[in-house]
Amino acid sequence: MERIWIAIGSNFGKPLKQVNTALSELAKLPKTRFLACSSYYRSRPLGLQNQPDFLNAVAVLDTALTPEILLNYIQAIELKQGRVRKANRFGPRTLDLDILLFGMRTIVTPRLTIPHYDIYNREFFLYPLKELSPNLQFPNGVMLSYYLTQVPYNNLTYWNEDLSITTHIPIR
Ligand code: A4P
Ligand code: MG
Repeated sequence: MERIWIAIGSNFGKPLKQVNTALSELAKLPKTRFLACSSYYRSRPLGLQNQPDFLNAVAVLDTALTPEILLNYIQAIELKQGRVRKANRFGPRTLDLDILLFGMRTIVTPRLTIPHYDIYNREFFLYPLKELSPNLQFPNGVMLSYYLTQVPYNNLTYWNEDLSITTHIPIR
């Protein structure tokens, strides 16, 4: 078994429902043990600004699947939940599942880049990771805590369905 971290993002078609459903699907993966999910976060859209905020979270699991087979499964979950791969990569999406880390492996193939190509720069990956694995060290040898000091906070808050309520997260 290897420990893996999967990022979950949604900003379209009832994000809370999308993410809850995705988690129950991840919990059913074969040869895999679901360990935990982070809090749900509300993040400002990266890329196209004229779109809703995202619900972002990270799940941690142990798996005996290979990276490619895991990717097949998570893409099937995305498709089942109505994901349409649009021309604009940074536009709204019902569900995006990205493999952030697969153990301490570094993988570069036509279908997979692991660690996720932008893991070091996105507050909505780093803060949930910190919640799950505060002492995490990346395959490049650098500590998660280092990147947390480098990346702007960018108004990340906890997700709340009621937009009039804002729950701030403790900074770093
Ligand atoms: N692929 C390569 N590496 C991986 C990996 N580690 N995990 C390939 C999963 N897939 C990986 O992905 C395109 C191809 O990437 C896949 O076929 C797979 O073989 P996709 O899910 O079809 O397309 P995408 O989601 O549009 O691309 P990607 O790279 O996930 O998009 P980004 O760059 O992550 O941007 N703003 C906020 N606040 N929160 C967000 O979650 N997400 C995006 C998506 C933009 N802005 C955002 C957020
Ligand atoms: Mg993706």
